Amino acid sequence: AKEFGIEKALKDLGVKDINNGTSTGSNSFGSGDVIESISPVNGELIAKVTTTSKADYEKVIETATSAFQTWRTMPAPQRGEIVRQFGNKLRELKEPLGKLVSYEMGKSLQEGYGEVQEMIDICDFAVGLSRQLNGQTMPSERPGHVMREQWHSLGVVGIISAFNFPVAVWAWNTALAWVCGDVCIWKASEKTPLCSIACQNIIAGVLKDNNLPEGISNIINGDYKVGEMMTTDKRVPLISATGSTRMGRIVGVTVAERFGKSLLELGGNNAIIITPTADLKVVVPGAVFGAVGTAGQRCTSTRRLIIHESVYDKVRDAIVGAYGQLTIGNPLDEKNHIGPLIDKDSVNTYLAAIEKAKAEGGKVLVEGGVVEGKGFESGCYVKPAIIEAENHYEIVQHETFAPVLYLMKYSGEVENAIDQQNGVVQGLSSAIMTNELKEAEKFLSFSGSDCGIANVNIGTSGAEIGGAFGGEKETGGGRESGSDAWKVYMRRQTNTVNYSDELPLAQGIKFDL
Ligand code: UN1
Repeated sequence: AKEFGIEKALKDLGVKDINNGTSTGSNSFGSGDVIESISPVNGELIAKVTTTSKADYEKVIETATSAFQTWRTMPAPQRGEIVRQFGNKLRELKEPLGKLVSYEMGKSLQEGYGEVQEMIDICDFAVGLSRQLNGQTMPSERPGHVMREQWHSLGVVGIISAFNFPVAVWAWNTALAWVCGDVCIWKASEKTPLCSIACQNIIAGVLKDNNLPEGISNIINGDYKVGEMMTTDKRVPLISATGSTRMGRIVGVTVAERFGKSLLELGGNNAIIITPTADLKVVVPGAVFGAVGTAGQRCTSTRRLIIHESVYDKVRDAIVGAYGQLTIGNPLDEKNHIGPLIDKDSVNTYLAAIEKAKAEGGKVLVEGGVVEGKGFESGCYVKPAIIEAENHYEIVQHETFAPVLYLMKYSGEVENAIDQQNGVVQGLSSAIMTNELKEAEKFLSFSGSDCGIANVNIGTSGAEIGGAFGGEKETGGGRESGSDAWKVYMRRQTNTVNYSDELPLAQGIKFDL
């Protein structure tokens, strides 16, 4: 860690205690089992973090519930001011936090910084939003009556996030939830606990400087059993969960059973349709970044290219050629394009996917495999693979969280490509590369892409925070981040007020006494 400047980064981030995975603000503790944070960059053990026991969790939820009573009475723009200060701290700490993300998770340094930038951006968005949590008024059908709706804070929001965006996804949720008047408990991925400790440390400082109570921001750590404490807990009215479809199916059912709300942002199986008029200057970087960026570990990563048969050979050769330029290695070294996968389990899943694709009839165009030798001792570095495949293959239908890209053909009209693109169980992100207006509009129409995100002439990954983020079908249906995603963090109340001296009933009903 020293050679990569991680010790210094942790110092700059002011993290004194890297071993406590539970915190209610500045108060850190944790008496559960220990989880190890291991960097996939070099296999080094960075920290041993105590997880959250049931007793610890009780302390957290009580502190959070009590903080909510104070926090919700603060005017929303004042809550926005706290988020503004948090965003400013992130500006100051972008470098060390981005570096920690890169080291603990393994994404490139540029992407680590990019993640912190997403946090800063969502803070700005939330600050503006803190003056715009507007309800509507609507005309009443009755004389002397008014109708309106108000948005009230919800309570304790539980956030479950994945290893691949160890800080930004938390920020999308928490920055909005805070301005909405909620307090948050964050269960980070057990693969990246240190990132959660660092973030909690930053917000704890801001809350302390403003004399705000413990419990507005909380972290808990550990495996799914720790998450279960929240998902089964009636005191947590909303669970926002980002991660695998497998996890989301369990969380969604558990939360629904107690009539809680859930916001699910789950797996994708994202495709780019490449039409005959597609511009290769845009296609190649869009597809390659989409497929190998973050080593294929984004929920928005490009998994499939659906290429018109008339340009198939040209596009295939250009993409295969670009893969030849890619460098794999330490993600903290900015000349490398591709860092490691998160761990060896993930490497095994990747290897098994390639074998399965071959067994189903796939033709390997760019050979995958584990990279060995000096600098690759962690065993987590893999070569990005390209496989010619068909959409119906079982493995193609499945989201493999690794850099495996499937190429397939379509013939005839764009509708045939759209059918293939929609022909999977997931519905997160999608894109079309075309210079034909009609094709683009068809793709975006009601009978076009069935995904939550549909792009024209850009790839499937790298969404801005300003739009609502999420998708349909097995992606879970939730929306995080921009647009009006904030509404899920609040409860809606419809008010009807009578300022007349009569009591007319709605629907013209007569009830004479
Ligand atoms: C995720 O992988 O869970 O659009 C989120 C993107 C990023 C977010 C990905 N802004 O690729």
